[in-house]
Amino acid sequence: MSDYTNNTLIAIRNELFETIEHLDNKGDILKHPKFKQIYANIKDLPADERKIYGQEANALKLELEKLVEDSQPLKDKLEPIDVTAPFAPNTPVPERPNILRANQGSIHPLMRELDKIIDVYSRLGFTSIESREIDDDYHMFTSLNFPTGHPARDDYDTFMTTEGLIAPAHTSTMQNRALKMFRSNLAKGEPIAVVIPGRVFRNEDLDATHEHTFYQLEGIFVAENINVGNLIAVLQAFMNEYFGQVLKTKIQPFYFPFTEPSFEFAIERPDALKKGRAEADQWLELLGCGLIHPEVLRQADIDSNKYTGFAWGGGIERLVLMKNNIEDIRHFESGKLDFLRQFK
Ligand code: FA5
Repeated sequence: MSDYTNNTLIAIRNELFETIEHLDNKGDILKHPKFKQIYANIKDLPADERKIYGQEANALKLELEKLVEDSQPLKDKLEPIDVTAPFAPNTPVPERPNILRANQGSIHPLMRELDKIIDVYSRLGFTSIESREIDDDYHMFTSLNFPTGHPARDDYDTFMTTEGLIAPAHTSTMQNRALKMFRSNLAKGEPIAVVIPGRVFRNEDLDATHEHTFYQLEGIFVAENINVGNLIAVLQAFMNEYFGQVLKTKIQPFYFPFTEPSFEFAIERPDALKKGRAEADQWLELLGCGLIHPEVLRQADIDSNKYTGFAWGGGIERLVLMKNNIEDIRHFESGKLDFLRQFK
């Protein structure tokens, strides 16, 4: 390179270095008047100097670019983040892989039916709370008017831990808790209306309608001037709605220490489940019920002179058996996939 060329480049280079800190980005280097001058000079150079001049000019450009880059604050060097939606908001969301609908499982038919049962009662005005799977002597017996040593205790033969805790034999163990939980409704002129599903355990001889572990649904209604007619009306309304048809029902006297009077409520088996059964066996007991005994209300500090109520407790499995023409309760816990898949 001739001295002229070399000196020109060095002069421009020095000048550029002094002004470089005022440049905001690399692109400005090419727009700088001095740099434009460097490129403009090329055409005036002798042919043999152009190549080396061009290389020097490019090396200078890279050097200057690096300087500009290094003088930028860190935030300017970071890649910008795209905060816009990664897809057009109105395009359909792509379908997820089909793992959840694979043939691997489903909601158990009992739980599926329980949802429907709770839904019907909720439309009839009942709140629902959960039962529990371990309880004590007070809630299993004393709060329900079973005096100590009373023979009626033997009807509920269940399991007890060495600490005296009891696997509940019926969901009635929740009556005292539910009455206390909602008794403030009464002072406001509102009824206590609650249903309580739960799992119960009995020392039982198994057959087509008896399991050792099964589900019950307890129902409680308390207000002023309640009578047996109100009880039957609620049960009948539930049955018609749940079965989607008017079924033949039968109510007959029974004995429970915690209701007075007490009844058993049965429905006529559907035709498919009647076959080969004697006349007396055409009915299936679905639940026990009655007007709540005054002692049960007193145990929950509710004025039994002012308020009356009814309660019932029924087997969930038996309802589902009748609705779906299932001939044996033991299918539910059998784990037989052929049986369970029918309810998908
Ligand atoms: C009771 O358990 C009372 N607690 C019901 C009750 C509640 C009466 C509130 C009054 C007021 P029972 O033992 O009859 O009653 O059982 C009630 C229902 O549970 C039966 O009608 C039946 O549907 C179901 N059930 C009883 N034993 C079994 C069993 N081993 N397997 C399946 N379902 C059963």
